[in-house]
Amino acid sequence: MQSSLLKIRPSLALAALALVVALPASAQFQKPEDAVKYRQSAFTVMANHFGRIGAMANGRVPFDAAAAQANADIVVAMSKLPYTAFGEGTDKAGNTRALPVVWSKRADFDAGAKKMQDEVVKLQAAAKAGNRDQLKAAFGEAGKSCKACHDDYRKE
Ligand code: ASC
Repeated sequence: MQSSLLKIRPSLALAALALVVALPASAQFQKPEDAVKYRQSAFTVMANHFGRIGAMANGRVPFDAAAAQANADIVVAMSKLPYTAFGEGTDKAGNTRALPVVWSKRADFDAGAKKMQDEVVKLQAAAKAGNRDQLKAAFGEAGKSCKACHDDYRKE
């Protein structure tokens, strides 16, 4: 179907491609609610896999180095996603719990995001090292970096 479109209407296909490629990062969501859903989804997946590491770190489930690594890889990947979705006009969209201070103190918010991203990279390194005590310590630090933003930038 794509190839037949290219054959019949190459100019249309190119125009559509140009439109997609030309969209700035802030406009990659059709509606503000879509941006809210996107960032919440990334946080949800991140929290799920972070929690699986926590269960191992805290001895609720047996330590499994390969699983810890796989989960940490997902946490690191997810940690990069939410922040392009905090664009202008997404402060009151959907069912967001983000507080206005996200936008009024954006540099601080971004610094908190960077801190969390750095901590989960350390968590990933600890998971690779395959040592539960190290994982537990890194999990604690990463958790603090999550909580810091929740305390200041999230409702409730
Ligand atoms: C989690 C999770 C968070 C953080 C935070 C740490 O497991 O879902 O949002 O840890 O609660 O305090």
